[in-house]
Amino acid sequence: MESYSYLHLGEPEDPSEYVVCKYRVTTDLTMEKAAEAIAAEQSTGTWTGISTLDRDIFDSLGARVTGIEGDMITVEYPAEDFSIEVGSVPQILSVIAGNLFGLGALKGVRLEDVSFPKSITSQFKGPKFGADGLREILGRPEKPLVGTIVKPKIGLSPEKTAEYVYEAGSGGLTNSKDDETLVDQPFCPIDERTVAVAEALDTLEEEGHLMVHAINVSTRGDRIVELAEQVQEWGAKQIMVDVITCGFGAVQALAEDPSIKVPIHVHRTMHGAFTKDPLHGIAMLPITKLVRMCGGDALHIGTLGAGKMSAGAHDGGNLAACLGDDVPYKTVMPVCSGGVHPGIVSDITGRAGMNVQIQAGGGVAGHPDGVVGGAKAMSQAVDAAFLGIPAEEYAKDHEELAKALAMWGSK
Ligand code: RUB
Repeated sequence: MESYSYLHLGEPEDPSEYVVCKYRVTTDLTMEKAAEAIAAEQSTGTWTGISTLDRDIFDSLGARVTGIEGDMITVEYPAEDFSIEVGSVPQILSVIAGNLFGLGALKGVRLEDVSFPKSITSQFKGPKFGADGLREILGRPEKPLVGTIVKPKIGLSPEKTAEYVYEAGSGGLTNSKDDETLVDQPFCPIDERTVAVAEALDTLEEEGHLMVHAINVSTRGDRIVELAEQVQEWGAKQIMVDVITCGFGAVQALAEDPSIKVPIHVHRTMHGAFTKDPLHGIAMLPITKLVRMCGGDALHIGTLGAGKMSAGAHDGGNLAACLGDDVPYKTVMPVCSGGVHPGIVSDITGRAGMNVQIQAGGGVAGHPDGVVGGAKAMSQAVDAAFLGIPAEEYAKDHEELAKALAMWGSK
């Protein structure tokens, strides 16, 4: 039986014809053997030679290992290995992030990055609104968007949720949203919540303040577009979807359905199951790239180390993947969230810049002056960061910010 080598070390990468993946590998094998095992399993091979593989199939569809540097390998998959069906993330993921994770010969393998040739990016439409579209809706061209997550995560009635949103807007916040575990529970039915929140937002608008609230429509795949259509009819101006639990196809279905006319806020709950281990799993970067391809308008990228959730060494790349101009799509609004309070706002803008949405749940609802006070303190912290004034300085004549800094400190 003819044997085939997947090693093409030294040959140049070809991002115009191949999907190029970077994997971090931990193994007792040589890196060459480990890399070949991945390339074979994910394209034309398996654990043994097979009589049904011929030279034509191998030459046109076999993956190529083009780089090994330390524990990082580069594997290129020919564009022909992927569906010609319009933009299929499930099939893409089964190639670049499928069986390889279970290979017994590898102690760990982590997909760190991926880039796609034009034949694949052209199958996707990207965001309908994106970062600029969100800014336009809110009439806020330059300052960071500043928002809240209604807290507690679960428990408030529709009326109490609307009251929270109204108070947050009165304090100057531009965004609010449902938390990831709230969808349609008996204590807060989604129809009643959407209507009550829409009324609160209308009142704010009449008072001269523009604000949007993302209603969480995360549900089973065959119902999500219908639920999004319903919440739009009930008055939602933004929807939220949990991309990992619902799937990339859910984001894509919402973004590409012509009946959905509002921006999509993408939460990433559960991502830590595969992003947290530095030696195994999938980094946030490929997830961010796929969310942008599928049409998310805003995406959680973490606080780059400032807040309550763990941050990876490469999280800065997620920001670039949201905002970069190397793909043919609108930009995605990066959302910095998780343990945010006014005292770390300037730390966040220092790491992420001004084209971000900064949002705080506990950092608003935990303020000693309640939600209005918390919202004012967050707005003041963002104003200070935007103006380049240290928060402590700005707090001298901004009472709510002073109280927040006294309570939570500052970085
Ligand atoms: C925010 C919160 C969000 C996290 C998710 O609440 O819990 O769900 O932002 O994490 P709080 P990430 O402001 O009280 O911490 O944004 O990293 O995906």
